[in-house]
Amino acid sequence: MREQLAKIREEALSRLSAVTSSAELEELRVRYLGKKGEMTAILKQMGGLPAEERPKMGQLANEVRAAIEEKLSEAKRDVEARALELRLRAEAVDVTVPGKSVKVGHRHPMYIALDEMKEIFIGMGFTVVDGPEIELAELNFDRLNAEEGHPSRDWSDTFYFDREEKVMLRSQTSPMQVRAMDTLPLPIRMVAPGRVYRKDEVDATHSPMFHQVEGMVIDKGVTMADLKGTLNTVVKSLYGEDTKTRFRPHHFPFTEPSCEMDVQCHKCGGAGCPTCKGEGWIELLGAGMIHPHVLEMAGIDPNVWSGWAFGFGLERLAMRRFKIDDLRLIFENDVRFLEQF
Ligand code: 2U9
Repeated sequence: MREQLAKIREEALSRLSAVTSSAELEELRVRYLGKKGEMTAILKQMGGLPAEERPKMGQLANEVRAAIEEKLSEAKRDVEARALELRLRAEAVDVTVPGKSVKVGHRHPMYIALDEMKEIFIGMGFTVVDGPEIELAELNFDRLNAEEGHPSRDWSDTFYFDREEKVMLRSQTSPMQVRAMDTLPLPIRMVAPGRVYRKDEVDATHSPMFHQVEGMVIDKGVTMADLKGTLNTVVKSLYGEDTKTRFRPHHFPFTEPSCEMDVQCHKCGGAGCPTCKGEGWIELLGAGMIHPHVLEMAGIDPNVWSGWAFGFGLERLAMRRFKIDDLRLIFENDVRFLEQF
């Protein structure tokens, strides 16, 4: 039995020294120390020994068991340390690899122009409002003095959703002023920027979708002088204090009287050049005093209240501001183009 124990000890210790995985380790533990293992088998034979031999053999068997147990935990530590080492090596991060640069975008040039415009109007006490692009023809046309038969209502100019021509993609942001008159308390100072739709072929100056900024003031005693004063203030904050403007008579169904506002060409100072097409003046926007009938249709008494309104195309403003010569560039969103602003 002494030899058997010595052999078990030698064999177990040498095998445990060569262990590389925890599965192997478990296999050896079961083989030597398990219920059906070699050490248990030895202990079972103890009963057959002479009484004086038993304590010595018992002590020896305990020593062998203790040696195997110690070696087992040592091997377990080694296996775990090796596994950790391998994992750390596999998951190592090379902190010297350069990081990926994050590209920061910026506002589209048209929205730069719009934000500037909003700031100016907000500074003068105007409210910025937003509204539906799918609109009732009643609000887009009827309530703006463009009744049945008006040329702008023609199906060849307007995107209607139905045969009855009652629902459409708005062709102007003016229905927002109608909604404002119907819902906001007087007096009103508001601007309505947004998309509008007309059946135009795409070219360097036309698009079936473009943006307008319209605005309106309704109060007691408002006159054409307020219109001119306010719009001159806006234009001066956009183009500088020395900017000269002029107002020409025009016609819109929703305003009476109506006008267009020109700004003196900043390039030639009015002498005439390619920028202003030899005119000396550049057309900026349309405006006018709100037609008394338009006020009446909204239940506002034109004998008590009066107002003025204006409208301009946002793309045209941005194109002039950033010297962009083709409208299509505004919509194509080519990053090489947009990066320049
Ligand atoms: C209400 C009353 C009056 C809005 C106005 C214009 C003049 C105008 C166009 C110019 C070119 C826009 O980009 S464009 O197509 N607009 O000239 N718009 S006054 O007048 C209103 C609107 C609503 C209730």
